[in-house]
Amino acid sequence: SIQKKWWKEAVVYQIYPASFLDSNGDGLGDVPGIISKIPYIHSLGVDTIWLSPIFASPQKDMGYDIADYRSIHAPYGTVEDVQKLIDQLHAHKMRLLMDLVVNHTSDEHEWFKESRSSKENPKRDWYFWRDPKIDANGKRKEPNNWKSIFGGSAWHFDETTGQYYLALFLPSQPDLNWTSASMRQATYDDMRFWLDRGVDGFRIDSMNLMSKHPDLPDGKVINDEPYQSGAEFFASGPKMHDYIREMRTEVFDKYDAMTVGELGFTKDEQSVSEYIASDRHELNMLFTGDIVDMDFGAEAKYGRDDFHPRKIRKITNLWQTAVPKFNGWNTVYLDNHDSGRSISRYASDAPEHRAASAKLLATYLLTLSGTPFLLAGQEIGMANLGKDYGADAYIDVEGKNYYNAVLAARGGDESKMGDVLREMQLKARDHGRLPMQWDDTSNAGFTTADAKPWMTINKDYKDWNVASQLNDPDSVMGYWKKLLVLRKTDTDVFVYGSYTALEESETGEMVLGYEREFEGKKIVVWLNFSDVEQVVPATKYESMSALISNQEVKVEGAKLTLRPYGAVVLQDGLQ
Ligand code: TEU
Repeated sequence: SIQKKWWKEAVVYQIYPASFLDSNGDGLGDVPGIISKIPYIHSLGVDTIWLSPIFASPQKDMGYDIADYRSIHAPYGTVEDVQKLIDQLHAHKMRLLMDLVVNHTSDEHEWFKESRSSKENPKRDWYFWRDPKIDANGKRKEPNNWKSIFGGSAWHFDETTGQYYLALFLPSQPDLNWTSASMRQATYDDMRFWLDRGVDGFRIDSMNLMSKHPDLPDGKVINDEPYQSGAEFFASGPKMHDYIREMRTEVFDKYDAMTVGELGFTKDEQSVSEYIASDRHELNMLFTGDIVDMDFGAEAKYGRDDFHPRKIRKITNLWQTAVPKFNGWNTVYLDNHDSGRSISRYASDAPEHRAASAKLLATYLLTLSGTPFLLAGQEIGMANLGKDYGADAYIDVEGKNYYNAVLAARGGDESKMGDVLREMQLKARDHGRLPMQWDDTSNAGFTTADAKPWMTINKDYKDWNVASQLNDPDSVMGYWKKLLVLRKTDTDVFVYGSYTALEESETGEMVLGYEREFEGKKIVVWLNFSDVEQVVPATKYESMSALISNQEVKVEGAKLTLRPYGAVVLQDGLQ
């Protein structure tokens, strides 16, 4: 039987601090803005906030490049503001997760400044420094062929000491060397700094990149490009689990802290189980990237691969079935700040389907086993920027780097960039970072009317905003609230119930269906991931009644008709 834990019953609301609410008219969201909205967030029925990084940072990667983990990026506020946030959340019986970015730091972090200053510096080995290789022409060359996740080589030459340092993301995000015990201890001190102030846990960024193969070997060559992924040598390396166990005993266990690890590049069941199987005592749960990558190309994010409901069926069935087998726990999520909004990619943001789609995805998130994470704005059906926005609407470094690389390869001809723009319109990280749409006043109530928001505000805000849905039980927000009440009321079946997939032969290829059950209480869920009506057999469920749905529910002749993007939940034994 499953052990009950607070973090299994939690529902987490991710806030991207720059984009939530600007309290002082500088066009950038801030901590006081978040504090002022605690009653709103609480009223939704979620109980935990995950805050993307708010620490001192030159903001080359929107705060995922931290210069000092113990102070706050001044435009966001102060440590005192964060203390107030923590205290007020706790007063509402809510919790706070912070982003722990310790695979790398900013190059402006004191540690890196010291490390780069000389080969003899005690912090030299806190980062990866290697001598150049020499190519056939006697020219300096990178120590290996690894490609940065944001493009180009992952190695950068530093004149001061004539060596290269490793940076898997931006050149200004040097990778920390976790083999250094003193570096690890300093990092644990930083974690305790926040846990001592009452933070309830961490989302651990790029977690499985912390252990690399000790020899840093060349990545497998799969094309004629100068740099190759190399992920097989920098993801889930040999010491990964030692580091996690050390973090647990040194830090997390002392605070009952919740941990959710971001796991890139590692997707197979066996490796995943090693992080979250309960008998290993490592992490509480993970983000495996597969659910946000369903329309990524095989080799590149912006390659084309259409979403098909079969993909969500496969991934959902895989983890819903695998995780209980090793007695673990996991997250359920569809959105974060690193991609386009799921409504625009996996369902539909067309006006006639948008509300139904938002409710369909909410039903998915809140009826599965695992801790649900939603991204602020999801509760009102916020969507991607539309097709009429040009390349200049996108300002995030990942998408821009990609766009500019392709543009250069195409001779700088903007008229040849249609295909790339189309992919960016679906997947660019900017969409997950759009300013929150609070009301229909200018700047969507995100900042003052005369301020210049730090990034594009989606012009659909006049129709899609918090104010217009707040008191409407039939709105997307109203639906989220109802579902959240159900999940909190019938925790046993919603959170701890078993999962049984309905086969594709029972539902058709466009519909995802499953049952959840706990000691005679049962729900059955059908989700139509298509824009046409679907009919599913319901003979087995004739005695059950509707619990929640985004459409009218009628079981006729033992058949159930699902509207386009229809979601139906039937119940038995829930009162
Ligand atoms: O992302 C880790 C990661 O692997 C990214 O490459 C992600 O897959 C990509 O952004 C998808 O487009 C984390 C953070 O979530 C991201 O915002 C940071 O930029 C990155 O780490 C570096 O800290």
